[in-house]
Amino acid sequence: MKNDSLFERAQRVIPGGVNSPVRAFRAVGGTPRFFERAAGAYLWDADGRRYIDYVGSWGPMVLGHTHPAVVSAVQAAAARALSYGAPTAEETLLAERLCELVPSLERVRLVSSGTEATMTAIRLARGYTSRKLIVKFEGCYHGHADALLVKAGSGALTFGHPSSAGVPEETAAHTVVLNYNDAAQVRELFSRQGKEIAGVIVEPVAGNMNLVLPAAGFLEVVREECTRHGAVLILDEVMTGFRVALGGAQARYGIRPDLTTLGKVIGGGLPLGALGGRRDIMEKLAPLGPVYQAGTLSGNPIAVAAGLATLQLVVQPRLLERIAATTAALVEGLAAEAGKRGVAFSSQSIGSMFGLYFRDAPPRSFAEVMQCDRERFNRFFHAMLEQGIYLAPSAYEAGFVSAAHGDAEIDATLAAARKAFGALT
Ligand code: KE4
Repeated sequence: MKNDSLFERAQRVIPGGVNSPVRAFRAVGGTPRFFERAAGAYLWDADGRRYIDYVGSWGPMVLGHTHPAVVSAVQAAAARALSYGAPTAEETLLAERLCELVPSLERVRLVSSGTEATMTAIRLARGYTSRKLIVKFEGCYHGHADALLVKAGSGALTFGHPSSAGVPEETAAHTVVLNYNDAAQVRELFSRQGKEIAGVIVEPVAGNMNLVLPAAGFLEVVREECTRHGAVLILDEVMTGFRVALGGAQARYGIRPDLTTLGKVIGGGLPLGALGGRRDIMEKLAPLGPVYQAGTLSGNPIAVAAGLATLQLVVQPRLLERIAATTAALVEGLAAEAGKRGVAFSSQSIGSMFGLYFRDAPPRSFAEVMQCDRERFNRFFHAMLEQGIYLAPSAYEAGFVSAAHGDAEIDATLAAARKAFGALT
């Protein structure tokens, strides 16, 4: 297979043959697919095989691949300039749009990735409060900044290095890791060290230890304790933004953070992230304040064009609700197929994100995620891949549906699942 020779060659020059670890299939085994083309809900690999895509570039492709309006916006922008390294009117338009759609955003700074957004949010929380301690939750992944690679999720979890090598213990010492959904533990930590805590960063819906929903009251307790102790609440909506609801998970759960980080969808597939929030905090950022942050390609005109075109379409009435209904049909159908075969399986969705679990019920914590049968997931993954269904190559990732997925794609996926579950029993 051409994928094999491409992977062989890639590994001679790129560590693991990939530019982001989770793509390497090391968790599920086998050869990663090298893709050559994408359109709508579909991908084509180097061997010309077609797949229904449930990764969507890990979230950005909410409209489906190569949406004509986004492609033409990118082409038009590229014909004018590839990069200026200077302000453009379009960056202001995008910032205004984000503030409109996510009311907690009073000021926004555009960056080039989710990692840059969360790294800056952490620095800002520390600069604003003059405190050191950052709180995160086990299994949550916020990109690969040192302070956040402590008991992280996604690839860090997948490959068994949730706390990355290379992060000095002095750095890690300023990151406290709690259990996601454990409100009592949050209260206990704040009662002891509240005045030392610069900020709490949390995925309002966890999508990097597979999908785990916030327990009732969990986010409210985090919000309350941050307010009481003057700590900055950062909602990391890089994945949930414009997936869980138009205004993000914060709109759905009614939590007003002090800072929000965004990425993925807002760039429409191009490198773009953002952080935003309270004016008094954001104005600590250079050039106004003492917290430095910068980027050669921040607000890149082509990425901004893709983001503006994407958001223009995402706000269409009922679009996100329609994708959410498709996603619900998918997970309900999968659970039904597994039930017919007596396979210990569960699934759930929120907006256009979904989780599949080889466990009797959806996990409500990191510990319960660890009880899922990884080996069965890996066999299911390959049985689906062989039938042209591309799921996330890790038991610790959420899946994504786009506006381009319709009944035909769901029916084909359920037909493939019928066989895949059959092969497990
Ligand atoms: P990036 O630096 O990869 O753009 O964003 C980091 C990030 C921050 N916050 C959340 C909630 C995220 O999910 C991510 C990135 N998500 C992973 C998928 N689990 C990206 C895929 C990858 O690492 O290749």
